[in-house]
Amino acid sequence: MSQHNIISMQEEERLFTPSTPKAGTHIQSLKEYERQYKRSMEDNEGFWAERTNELLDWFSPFTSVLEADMDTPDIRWFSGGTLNVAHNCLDRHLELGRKDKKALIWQGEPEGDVITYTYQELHEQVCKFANVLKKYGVGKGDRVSLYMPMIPELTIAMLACVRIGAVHSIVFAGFSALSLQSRVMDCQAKVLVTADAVLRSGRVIPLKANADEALKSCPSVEHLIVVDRAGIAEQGKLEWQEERDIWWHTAMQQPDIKPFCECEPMESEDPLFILYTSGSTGKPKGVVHTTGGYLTYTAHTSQWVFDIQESDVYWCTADIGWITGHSYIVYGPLSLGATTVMFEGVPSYPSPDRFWSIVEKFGVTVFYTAPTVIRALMREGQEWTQRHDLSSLRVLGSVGEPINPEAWMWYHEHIGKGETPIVDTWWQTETGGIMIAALPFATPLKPGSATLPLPGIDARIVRPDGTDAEPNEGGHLVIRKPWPGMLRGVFGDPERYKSTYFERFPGMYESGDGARVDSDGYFWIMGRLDDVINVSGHRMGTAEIESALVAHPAVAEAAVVGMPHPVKGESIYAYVTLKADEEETEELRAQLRTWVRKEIGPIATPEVLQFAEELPKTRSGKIMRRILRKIASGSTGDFGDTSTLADPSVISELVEGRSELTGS
Ligand code: 6R9
Repeated sequence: MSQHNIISMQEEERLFTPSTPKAGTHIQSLKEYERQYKRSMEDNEGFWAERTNELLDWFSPFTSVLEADMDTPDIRWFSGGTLNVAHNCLDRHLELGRKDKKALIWQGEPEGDVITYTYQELHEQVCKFANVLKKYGVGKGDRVSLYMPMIPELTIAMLACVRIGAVHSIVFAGFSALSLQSRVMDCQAKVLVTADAVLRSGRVIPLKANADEALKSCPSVEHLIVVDRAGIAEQGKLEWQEERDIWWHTAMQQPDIKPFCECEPMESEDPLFILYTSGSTGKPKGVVHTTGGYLTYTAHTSQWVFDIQESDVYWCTADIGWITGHSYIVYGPLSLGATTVMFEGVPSYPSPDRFWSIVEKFGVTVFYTAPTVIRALMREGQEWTQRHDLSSLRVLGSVGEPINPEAWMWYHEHIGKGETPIVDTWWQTETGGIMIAALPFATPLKPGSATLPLPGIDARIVRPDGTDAEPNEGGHLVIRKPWPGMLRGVFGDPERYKSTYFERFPGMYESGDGARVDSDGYFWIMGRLDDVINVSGHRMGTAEIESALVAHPAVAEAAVVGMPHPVKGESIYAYVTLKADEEETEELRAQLRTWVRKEIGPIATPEVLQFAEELPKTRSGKIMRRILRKIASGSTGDFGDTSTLADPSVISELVEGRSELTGS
């Protein structure tokens, strides 16, 4: 890859031209990208029909490509067609000569814990677990919640659900019992699958105990299936409810559990999974994805953005509890018949070269991670990267938040050795797959820019009134044409689906992100425009944390904002007003932080919790978050227009309080 300096909009910007593609590279040049893009805009339906037919195996062909009304909204892709996701991710590969190919390489947290599944072996496990689910009453359309660590049984359970037409809803294992409970209750799951415990940084953290707690008020759940990950039952550390709880391994060994199970033919628009994500208001939304469109889209983007080839060893470091893991550990790579790596541990344990040692160990060729990881490992210094042979890498990816140019350059130089292309991928839980990203051997790269929309994606920047923004003018990032991977609903709440995404800009999908497009057409994502905080690439709704805080008996009022953080991108800053008879003590501060941890989960713990006599409010009683954000980031002046504040003296008190608290 060679570096040029070009002058664009009076700014000097680095531009990295792509290295020469090899034979077999899917998109070989910028010209080819442009041709595909143009075609996809002019003949959108033709483009997607061709892509899905190239990528997937349909049991019966679809009769219409797209029926869409972006206002209602009512979006249907590939109507009339039937297919099954597990068939596409497993069965058909057995016929295509991939029976003995590695499908899944699992690296546990202990170095010696490695399990490799060939396509044949994974198929067998999935069939068996599908039969277990059936035995316990799960059928087409039923919901199954999965609250599991990063162990192979999670992938197996997902594929088993989709094999029989059940809808999975994965809850990240770092969430609390209460968070799990609200999600299980919302989707009315029939079965919950969990593990005894999670191994993390050398510790054993109980997990089933949380599931037990959650199930105290989830009447829909008939059975709890438990994987024995840590052996804590043998130490007498596990409660067990005979009539409800089932060991995974016992269930799988029963003689009536056969290693084959027919795939349920699913309509293209049948729901595939529900995944909860935070929004700016209220409780998390159950984003619904459907079968034909989602799989088309994850297969398509995996193939073009990561240029997946038959020989690749592909590793996405996300947790499957988030959308990135769904789309780019499981469904995308497996639908293409690739080898996907799944890692149970963390980047820093037992030492900060864990990721690089895994790259070397398995000869990883495509590596997909998050800026927060890069920043954390960058701080550890180069000695850790130099210990390992990283020469197998040929494509690097980034996701979750904007990657700052400094982290980009480090990734490029120390991991990519100045050669390997970096694809910075912008997308969301709701979009199902990658929307804006470079194609690794086609798109010239600018550090910090997600570059160009993928073929098929009509991304625009609009002003608050919906008109197109000029180049370099910041605005709302919207998508104007439907795409197969888009969400099809918010579970149980059609009104929220419409009002959150389709109301403000008629005929368009509103992402909630701000961005600008430069004069070369490159997208620069600026972050959320709503009250969502991005902590280490994970979305946290301020409203959720605030309601957790006010649920504490000592708290009168709370306001939560994001503040810049060198590694996490953003961290959580909470302002708390106590009830009249409560005292502002260090114990209470610690108690409140623990409280939030328990209510939502460790990722929601406020980094800073400041007690405040009063919050800055307008005369009509609205909290002025803009001011709270400025104070949290260390500003001591220039608060803009404060004329609508009921009591402007609140600001100086808060500034003082912050400096006492943080010593800066
Ligand atoms: C895939 C995922 C979505 C939000 C999104 C945006 C931010 C994700 C980004 C990025 C800049 C990137 N985001 N990727 N911002 N550049 N490459 O992360 O989904 O958890 O739903 O978060 O993350 O703000 O709106 P999700």
